[in-house]
Amino acid sequence: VKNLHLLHPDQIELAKMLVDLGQSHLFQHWPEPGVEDEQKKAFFAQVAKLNSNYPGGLASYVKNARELLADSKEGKNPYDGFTPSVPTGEVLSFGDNNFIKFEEAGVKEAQNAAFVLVAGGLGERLGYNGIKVALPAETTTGTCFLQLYIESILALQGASSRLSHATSPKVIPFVIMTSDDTHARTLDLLESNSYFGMKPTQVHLLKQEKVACLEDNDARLALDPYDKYKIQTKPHGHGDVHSLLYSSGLLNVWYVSNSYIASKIWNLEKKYSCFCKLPYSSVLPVIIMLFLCGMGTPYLMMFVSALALASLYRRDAGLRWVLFFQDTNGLLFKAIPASLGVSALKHYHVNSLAVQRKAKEAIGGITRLTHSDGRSMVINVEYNQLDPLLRATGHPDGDANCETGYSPFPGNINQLILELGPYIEELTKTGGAIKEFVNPKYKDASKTSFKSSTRLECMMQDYPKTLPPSARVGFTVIDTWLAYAPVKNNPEDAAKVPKGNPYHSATSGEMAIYRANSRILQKAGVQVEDPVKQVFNGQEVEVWPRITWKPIWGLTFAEIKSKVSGNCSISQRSTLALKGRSILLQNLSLDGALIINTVDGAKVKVGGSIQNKGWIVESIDYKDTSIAEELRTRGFRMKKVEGLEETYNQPGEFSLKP
Ligand code: UGB
Repeated sequence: VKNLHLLHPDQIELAKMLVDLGQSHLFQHWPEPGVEDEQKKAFFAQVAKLNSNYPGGLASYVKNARELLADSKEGKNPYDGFTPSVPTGEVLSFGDNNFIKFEEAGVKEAQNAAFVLVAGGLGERLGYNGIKVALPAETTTGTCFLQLYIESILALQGASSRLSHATSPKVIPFVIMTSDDTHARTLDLLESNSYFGMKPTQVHLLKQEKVACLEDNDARLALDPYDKYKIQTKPHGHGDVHSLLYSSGLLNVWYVSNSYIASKIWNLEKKYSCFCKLPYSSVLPVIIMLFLCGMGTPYLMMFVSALALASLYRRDAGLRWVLFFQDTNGLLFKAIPASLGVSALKHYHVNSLAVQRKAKEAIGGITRLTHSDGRSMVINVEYNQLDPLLRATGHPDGDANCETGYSPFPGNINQLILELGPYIEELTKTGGAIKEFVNPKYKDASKTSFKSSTRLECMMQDYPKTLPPSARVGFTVIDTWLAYAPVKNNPEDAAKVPKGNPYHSATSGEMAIYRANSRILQKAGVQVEDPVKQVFNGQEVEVWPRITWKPIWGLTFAEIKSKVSGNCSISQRSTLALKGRSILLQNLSLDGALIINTVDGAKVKVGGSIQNKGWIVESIDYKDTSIAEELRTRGFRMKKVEGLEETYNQPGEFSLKP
């Protein structure tokens, strides 16, 4: 009270609110006015920020926290009354006709999509000092995750507009959610690399704020142990992305003002999808043909023409999809065209990407939950909750592998595709608030005090929890080798992963890229020699030829296949990096290192036998601090003994033959 005169009227209101919320311990220790007054004002500036950043303010935060902490103390299961079962979804197999069909549909739709990367996490498990998106996805070319993502989006943008013959290609917006831990370094990475070729106006950074920590079951806010004028804060989780997107106003900009008409047309197209599969240019001949066949009643003609015109109109309308993805999965974009195609052709409002999952693997399981009151939803159940839920509902073995050697519950890789219209509709109701949870670490079984402060958290994949039963929530299972190789674990923890379970380390993440590229080329008809097994940083991995390509070289299987012909072969000790759009492999026999750089407009045919000493994957000690951290975390580096590198920086047709 003695210090009140230091505060603005709105800060006095905040002080009163804190007292009403039982939070007076936050300033009980304050000294007389005149001592540390600036710190006192700064304290209220922080309170104001915490209050405005949470939907409903600190009052709601404390209320929600008290409820969730009481439930946690009681041991209440959030899934009480729900019975889990294995849901059904689209299961894709790389390279078959179905997969190719979905990929084609996905590329067409990509120009109607926006991409959102959640990159606010520090990656404590990885223990890397920098931001994770700056880590090289692979060290053959040194391309970092952020560059890979941006180049993939740009390649999709180009392919999609070429397919639709658009005169003015649409620009795919790219949003990055950052936090205080990652914002400055993400911006710096973008600026110092000219946004990796993307227009700066195409990229939007949204910074998430941390939330107040809680020191006890009564949701008393915790003071920072190092600063008594500061409330301790911790990350709120990737679920913040929904409220941030909503409050940014970007969603409505993407959806454009003519959204009502556009969405009506979209619904019509869905209903009469057989007509709308026709290329626009063929609509006129179809009308003439129908007329000549005697079916051309004026009504039918009017109907088909209206659909065609409507489709043309909608092509220029706003966006239709928002794709969310995480920070360190170098394989991700190999799965995006097909899964976006599934969303479009199956009309999913929510589509979660999934892979086969080993029981107890640290990724959530996609589960159908059916409540005794009849409610039902398809949702991610986090790995630490799936096992107890199964045990409590008549599955004594809990989360166990079935006869396939995998858990019957597909593994959530946290890539979500949401249809924009229904998404905006939902966020208008919820403001983007996502169901939260709390995970206190109790000192003992009495559950009365915590080992360290806790906070409320939320996850982006919990978005469907508030959706009405009519929402179309589906999932797409993609081959793990093609779609999922995150970099999350440090070398020590990865080396302790039980045999047969994925390491999810920088070592396995990079090797997975070579494996995926090798297997894709094998499927395209190239003879790629089998891998050898090697141990790096205590992890046994398959070492395939180090094959990489820029996303612009090949985004879909059909595109990659069209660039490979004749009898091509690549030996295990080879390195191949294709950095350009039009590089055609024809009767190439590679045993060594080959790097090709081209500008757009240069078409290069590569063939014949190329042999050299190549690049060697050299083992390194991760404890050797004289080596860069980016390399140490993977336990190997590329020793460039000998290789052929060719650069074509003029448009034209070229042939590379030794
Ligand atoms: N992230 C943020 O942007 N802000 C935050 O506050 C926190 C994180 P983790 P975890 O890989 O497939 C998720 O820590 O615990 C970003 C899913 O919940 O890597 O491994 C962060 O930068 C789980 O269901 O998540 O679990 C990163 O990009 C499973 O799908 C992303 O959020 C698993 O990932 C994920 O953060 C997975």
